[in-house]
Amino acid sequence: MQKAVFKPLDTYIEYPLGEMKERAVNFRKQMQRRRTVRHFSDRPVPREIIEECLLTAGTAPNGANLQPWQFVVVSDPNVKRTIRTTAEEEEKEFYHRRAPQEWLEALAPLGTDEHKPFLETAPYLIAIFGKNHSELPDGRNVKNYYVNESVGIATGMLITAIHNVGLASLTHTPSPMGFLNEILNVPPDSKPFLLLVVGYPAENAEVPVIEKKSLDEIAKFI
Ligand code: IYR
Repeated sequence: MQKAVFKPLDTYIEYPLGEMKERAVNFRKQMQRRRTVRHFSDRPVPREIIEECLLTAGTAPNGANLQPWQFVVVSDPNVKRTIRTTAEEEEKEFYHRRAPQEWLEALAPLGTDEHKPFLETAPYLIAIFGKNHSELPDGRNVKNYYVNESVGIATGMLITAIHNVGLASLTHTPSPMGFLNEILNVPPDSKPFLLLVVGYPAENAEVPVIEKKSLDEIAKFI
């Protein structure tokens, strides 16, 4: 059994209360400008930027620090085309057969349909997988814990990092997503979590007019 080793918390920075308030407001305003975008430009994005954002995602808190995520970054046009074709087949089934009326009604304000041209236009598709097991450095195969929670937190941090550098993203969840394992050659122990579409927004990009809930609606202090 590996023993815990401790060191001083030397990365922590405390801000004076005034600065704390200013930072809270500024960051909230910056994040309120984030919109999920469905119209992407094909303008290239340097790979280095994506690498930095992935490293940010990799700092996420997670179960037993087993870091149960795997990101597959797709820029190859042939692979993007295959993903688009397959995702559109699944989505056609979803929109025309599988989706219950209630779900279609919930989606109506977003104006989505089975057509996913952005899967080919955007420079990057990041397929995010949750790994049920980890291979340790000593070769042992161990179970991962809180995989969905961990991967969800890392994905949120990735979306935040991408917004922070001035790029747009779209959380795309074709259902079912199992085809991503086959196309991307990822073993079945890893479950697809979502497909993040990343790039510059198209010049004429539009977003649906929707509202976020107020603080009172999402939180209570007791
Ligand atoms: N996966 C479909 C439907 C969809 C579902 C939810 I929940 C959304 O927030 C948006 C879309 C699609 O991508 O079109």
